[in-house]
Amino acid sequence: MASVKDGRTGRQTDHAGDGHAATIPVQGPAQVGTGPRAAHIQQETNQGTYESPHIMSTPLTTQQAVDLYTTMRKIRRFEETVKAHIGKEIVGPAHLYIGEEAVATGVCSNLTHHDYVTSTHRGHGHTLAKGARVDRSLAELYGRTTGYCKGKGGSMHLADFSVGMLGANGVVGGGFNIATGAALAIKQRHGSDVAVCFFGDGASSRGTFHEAVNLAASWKLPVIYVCENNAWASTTRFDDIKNVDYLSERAQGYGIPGVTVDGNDVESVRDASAKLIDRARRGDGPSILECKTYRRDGHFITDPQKYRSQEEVEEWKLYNDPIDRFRRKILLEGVVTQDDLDAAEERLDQEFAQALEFAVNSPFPKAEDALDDVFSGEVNLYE
Ligand SMILES: Cc1ncc(C[n+]2csc(CCOP(=O)(O)OP(=O)(O)O)c2C)c(N)n1
Ligand SMILES: [Mg+2]
Repeated sequence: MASVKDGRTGRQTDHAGDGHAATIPVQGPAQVGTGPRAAHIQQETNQGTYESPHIMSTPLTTQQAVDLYTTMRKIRRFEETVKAHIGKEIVGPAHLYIGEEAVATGVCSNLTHHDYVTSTHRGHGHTLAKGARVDRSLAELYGRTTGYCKGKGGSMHLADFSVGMLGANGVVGGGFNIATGAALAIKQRHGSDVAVCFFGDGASSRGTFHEAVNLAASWKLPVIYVCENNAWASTTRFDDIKNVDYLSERAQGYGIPGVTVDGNDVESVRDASAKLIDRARRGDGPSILECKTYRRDGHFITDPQKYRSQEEVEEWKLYNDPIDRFRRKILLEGVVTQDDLDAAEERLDQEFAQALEFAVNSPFPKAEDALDDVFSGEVNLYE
C-alpha cells in the first residue's frame, strides 16, 4: 500500500497502488433540505488525494456511460485542440476547462435544449456539454464567419441559443442575473424548463451572486446555481478566502437547499443535479450545487502558475482526473467494454478532423461587417 500525503493538509491516505485511492468516510447520501444545516455533504474530494466511492444508486446503461464518456472526452479534446492552436490560428486569450469536465457533463446530461445555461469565462465545456457543435465552436475561436458569433466573439462569448446556451461571459459573476432572468421568464410562461447558472468559487463572492440568489429564492424561480469550486480563483486559493467549509452552506442564508458533491465524479454530479433540477421543474424553487473539482492547467493558457506547486497538479493527475476515474470504473464494473470506448474515440477523431477542416477553410468576417449585430433591430415588447 502506498501512502500519499496531502501537500496542504498533511493528512496521510493509504493508497491501494492500483490507481484507486483508499476511500474516505462518506457523510451519507445526497439529501435536499433546508434548515440549520442546509448543506448536506454527499461526497467530498479534496483535489489530488482522496477518492470516495460513488454511493448513489442509479446504475448507468451502456449507452448512458458511453454518452457521458464521449462528452467528457469531447471537451478534453476541444481544449487540447485550443492549446495546440492558440497564438497561431486562435488569437486572444482562452481559459481551459481541463479537469472540470465532469461538472458540465453531469449537469447537462439532465437538461434538454429547452433548458437554459449561463456560462463563465471558462465556457467551452458548458457549450459542448449543452449540445453545441464542435465545428462551429472551433470556427468561433478561429475568428471565422461560420462560428457561433460569426467569429466576432471568440472564446469568452461562445453562445448557441438554439440549444439553450445563453453565453460564456468575460465578466466574472455575469451569469447570475442572466440565469435568474431566464428562470423568471420560464416561470412567467408557466413552463417546466429550468435555468442552470455555472459559476466559479471566486465568482461566488461577487455581489451579483447574493442579489440573484435572494431574488430567485424569494420568487421561487426554477434555477440551479452550480458552483465549480476548482480550488483557485486566478491566483487566489479558495481555502484562503473561505468563511464556511462548503460554499453550498451559503444556501442557508436564503432558505434554499445546498448540496456539495465530488465534482470529479460525473455520476455524483449527474445524480445530485438531477434531484435539484427535478425539484425546480416541479416548482419548488432554486438551489445551490457545489461541485468540488480542480483546474489542471493555468488560469489562462500561458499562465506561469507561480502560485501553486507542480506536485499539487501531479497528485491530481494521478488520482482525480474525472475522465480516468470514470473510464476505470465503468470498465471495472463491466458497464462498457474497451471496444465501446475505442469506438467513441474513433467517432471523436472524425468529428475533430472535420471540425478543424471546417474552421480553417471558413472565411474571416469582412471589415465592413464589423458593426453588424452590435445594435438590435427594432423590438416590439408588446407583440
Ligand atoms: C467582474 C470581474 N472581476 C474580475 C475579473 C478578472 N478575472 C477573470 S477570471 C477571475 C477569477 C475567477 O475565479 P473563479 O470564479 O473561481 O473561476 P475560475 O477561473 O476558477 O473558473 C478574475 C478575478 C473579471 N473578468 N471580471
Ligand atoms: Mg475557481
